[in-house]
Amino acid sequence: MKPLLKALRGEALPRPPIWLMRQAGRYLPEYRALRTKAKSFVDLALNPELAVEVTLQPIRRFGMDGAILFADILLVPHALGQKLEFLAGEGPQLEPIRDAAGLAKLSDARAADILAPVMQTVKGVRAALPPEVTLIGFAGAPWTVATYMIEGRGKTEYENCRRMLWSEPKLFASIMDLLVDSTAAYLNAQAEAGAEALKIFDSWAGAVPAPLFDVAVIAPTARIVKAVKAKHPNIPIIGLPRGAGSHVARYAAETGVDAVAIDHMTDMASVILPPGVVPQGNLDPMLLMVGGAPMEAEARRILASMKGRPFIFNLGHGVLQHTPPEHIARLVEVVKG
Ligand code: 1CP
Repeated sequence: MKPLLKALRGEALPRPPIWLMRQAGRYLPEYRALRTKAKSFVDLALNPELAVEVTLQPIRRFGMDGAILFADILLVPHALGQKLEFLAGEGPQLEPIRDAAGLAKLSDARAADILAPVMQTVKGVRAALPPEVTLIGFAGAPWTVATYMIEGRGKTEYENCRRMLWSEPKLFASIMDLLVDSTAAYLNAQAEAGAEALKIFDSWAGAVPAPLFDVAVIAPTARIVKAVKAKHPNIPIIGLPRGAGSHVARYAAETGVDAVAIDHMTDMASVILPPGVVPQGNLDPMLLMVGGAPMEAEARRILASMKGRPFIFNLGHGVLQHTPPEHIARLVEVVKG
């Protein structure tokens, strides 16, 4: 069995498998060169030939144990009919949904067709990957995707989302229902196309008010995990409840995920996960910018603190845009020993 899949099944390996969140993308010169071939970011993500190539770029260069499908969490709102654009330097822009009339414009009727190219990418990557490398499919968690749908952009204080959570729970629940169903279908389609593990990114879980963490994060994630496991009982699922702090153990126990990505604000060795749930993490992505002795010392500290336990080496969040690729090469060397 592939090393990353062994670790996801709870096996402690002589050295942990390694892959990095956002390991494909703008910090790589070969990505920037390929990016100019597509009209827009959405066109790139929905072009199987180019998306296969982008997925493979970091594997070829660095030899990670996992390849993450090249796509984006915002393809789901795009497939539901919400207008989406990526503006250079500004990130995603969507036509915000703030009321029932806005939500009524969305529909999952065409979602599978619009997302079909992603399944071609999954098949293409599986056919091209070295035999020991695991293909990870992914989607955004409903809360994190909803923050973009409701605010209309990233990098916000989530004011419209939090207002809706408290003041219009029924409208919020309808958005969650649509996202739970469409995300579960999207992940099931990826598993059918050949994804060997799945990840659910709740990057902005830390913005949820504590009393609503169940409603916004745990319950919708648990529903997706259940719907995926009903069709694909053996596919491992990794959850990233980024910034969830004191909720991490309950997230691990109640969502049904097989592994939990731990952010770099958390002391990974002291997080208590239920038996069988595997931790993944948690180097500060800034250390990949810094490189050298501070990066190596921290990577070695993490390795030592997790020694003998099932564990997957990763960052606490995604690779930063201006990361020097040679620092990643060195990190992979240090972890592989
Ligand atoms: O200009 C460009 O070329 C676009 C940059 C880019 C890339 C390379 C975006 C726009 N998305 C991606 C790919 C991507 N996004 C991947 C596959 C590549 C890989 O991981 O190696 C994945 C898994 C994602 C997931 C994603 N998109 C997340 C969750 C992970 C995380 O980093 O927290 C989130 C929050 C997004 C939204 C998004 N898409 C793109 C940007 C710039 C953003 C973030 C905007 C913000 O800061 O709010």
